[in-house]
Order: sequence, then structure tokens, then C-alpha cells
Amino acid sequence: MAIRSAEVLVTSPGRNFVTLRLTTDTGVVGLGDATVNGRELAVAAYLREHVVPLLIGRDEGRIEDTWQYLYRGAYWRRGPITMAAIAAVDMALWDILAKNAGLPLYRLLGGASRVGCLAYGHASGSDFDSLFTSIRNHLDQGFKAIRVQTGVPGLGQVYGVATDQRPGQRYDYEPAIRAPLPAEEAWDTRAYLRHVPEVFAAVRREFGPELVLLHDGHHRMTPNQAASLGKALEPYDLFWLEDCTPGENQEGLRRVRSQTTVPLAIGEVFNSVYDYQTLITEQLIDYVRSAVTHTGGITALRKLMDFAAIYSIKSGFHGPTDISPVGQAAQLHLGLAIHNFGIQEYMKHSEDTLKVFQTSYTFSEGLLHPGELPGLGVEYDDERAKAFEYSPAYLPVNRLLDGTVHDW
Ligand code: CS2
Ligand code: MG
Repeated sequence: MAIRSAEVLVTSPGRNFVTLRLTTDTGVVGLGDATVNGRELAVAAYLREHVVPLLIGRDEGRIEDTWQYLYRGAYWRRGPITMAAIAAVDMALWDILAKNAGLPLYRLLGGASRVGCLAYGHASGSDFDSLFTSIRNHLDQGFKAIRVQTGVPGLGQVYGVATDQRPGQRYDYEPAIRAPLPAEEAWDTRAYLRHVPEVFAAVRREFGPELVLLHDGHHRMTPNQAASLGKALEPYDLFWLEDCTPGENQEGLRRVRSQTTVPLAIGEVFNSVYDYQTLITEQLIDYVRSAVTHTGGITALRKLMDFAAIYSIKSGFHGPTDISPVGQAAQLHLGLAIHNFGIQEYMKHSEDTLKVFQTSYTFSEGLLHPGELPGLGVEYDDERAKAFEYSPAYLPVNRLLDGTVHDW
């Protein structure tokens, strides 16, 4: 048995997605997500030009061997484009293996370790009123865990804060803006640091101690600033503070860790286990933020999570809408199976996205479940996909008030 065809599908139902579809000589289809937000065509070209020709005729059951062949065989290792391309192949091969076995993928990964995956949604607001409305909307939808982001007094649009919190309206920010150039946003870390503890004090006053709360610092702080924010947030019992500093400086997290007990999550921009080596062995973080899509697929992320388990570090896989429904399904199967699952980020995809990608995962009472269909449980509708043509989209750029480009 062998792979007969490999197709790279680019579609834009609400936002851009890159999908790899493998078909075996017996007609079994596997899907993989290769979306890298704002750089989609780079990974599409990597797949089309350099990976697809290597796949035709390969035994679709040799998942580990194919992973090593693409990773070691390329010589040039790691990097978001390479690892997203390998991830797409890996996901599609697991999808095929599970379909051939007639089982939902999580059963092949060891079976369910829990009834469902605790999910967190994104609440945000430019002020307290709109934030509270957004939190209530999430509670009404059944969320038990909520990420809280707000505008900062004196600054304009802040990344991660929805512009529309009308009651009943789904929070659907599309941060990658369709324009020839990225949007630019202003940033002031001191104003942010003054404001955030007030926000969490107000949220705890309004919603009480039970609600699980999270916050994303989006790489904007130095280690010392992050340590100070962590301390200031300790009274509000956060589930985690995410990306408090640019995580590629792994040693910087020592400073944060030594100063605060706030749980730390990092890694949505990482793409291999090596980005975590110091963070894991020195127990400088509590949660791994990688997505299956950006870390070389199920094969690689499962190994990473096993390594993390030795150090009591759990998963918190990256799940905004730029992870396609295929990538989200893959990480739900993995999350349901591994022992050290922590939480799963969940931003519902738009209706258009879900018309193209028909999913079988469910959300109920705050928990996500990958469903019981064989494989990943996602189908791709070619006819509908054709209606959504790709157009370039860029994530915004952050600048300090004096114009200096800043981390974001
Ligand atoms: C965010 C993302 O979900 C998150 O935690 O940091 O919205 C992230 O900015 C985007 O995925 C970038 O593509
Ligand atoms: Mg984040």
C-alpha cells in the first residue's frame, strides 16, 4: 500500500488555510494542516516543490520513518515553515492509519484519559463593561475557563481585543489583516503593567473565585517586567500567564520563575522540542503552548509531551482560528489521550470555515471532544473551498510610542 497522490489545498473561508491531502492507492484520504498565519504561501511552496514529489509511492503506514526522512533528510532543520510542512504530512498519515484501523485517532494514541478536554475561550473588551459582557457571553456558551484581554487606557486598538462585543455576537477577531502592508499598533508596557492587575481585580470581584482565568502577555515584557506582573497577579489565582517574555531566550524565564508563583505557559511560536529544552529540564514553565500544526505534527508533539510529563509540565495547545479545523482535531485526539493534558485553547471557526472543513468534534459543558469518526474526523469540501480565494493577510506590527518596533 502506498501514497498515490498528494495535493496542497489553499483556501480562504474567513481566513487563509493551507491543507495537505494524501490519498492512498486504496482510496483512503488523510488531511493535514500546514497553515502558518501570514506566511501561508511559503509553506504551500515548500510542500509542493520539495515534499509532494517525495511522498508519491511511499508506504503510508511508515509514519515515524517518513517524519525522520523529511526532518533529517532535508538537512536544514527546524523553523516554522519546515515544521508545519512535516506536521501536515504527519497528521495526514495518522488520519489514514486510524481510518484504515476504523478507529478515531485517540484510540490509536492510547485511548481516552478523560471524558473531554477542558477548553478556554477568548473574552476581551476595550473597557470593563464590554469585557464583562464578553465574559458573560462565554459563560452562556458553556465555557468554564476564559482568557481575559483588555484595551489599555491611552492606547488604541490592542492586539487580542475584539472590536465587537455585542451580546450574542461570537468573538471573531481576524488579526491577520487583508492589506498590502501590516497594520501598525501602538504599545506602552508601563501603561499595560499598571492596568492589568486592576482588570483581574475587577473580574474577580464581578465573577468570584471559581472561574478559571488566563492571560496572554504576547511576548511584550522583559523578564524583569514579567516577574513584576506575575507577582502583581498572584492574588487573582490565574490558571496561567502566557508568553510573558519572548521565549526564545529560555534563560530569561529563570528570572521570572524565581520571582513569582504565577503558572507560566509558553511556546506558540516554537517549532521543536529543542526550543523547550532548558524550560522543561529546569521546570521554568508549567504549560506547553505548541500546536500540532507548528511543531512537526502528532509524532513530534507526543514525544515533546512525554518529555514534559517527567517534569510535571502539561499541555495547553495553541488553538486560535489560524489553527485549521484539521489541526484542531489532531490536537484534540492527542489531548484526549495523553496523561499530562492541561487545557485546550478554543476559538470557534467562522461559519464559512466550517462549511469547507466539516468537523465532528463537539463542545459541551466547557469540554471539547474529538468525536468517534475513524481518523481525525474532518472532511474537506472542494466545491465550497473554491468559492474562497486566497488573498494575502498580515499580522499587525507593534511599535512603542516613540516608533520603535516592539515584540508583540
Ligand atoms: C494568540 C494568537 O491564541 C493566542 O494565544 O497569541 O492569537 C496568535 O497571536 C496568533 O495565532 C498568531 O497567528
Ligand atoms: Mg498567545
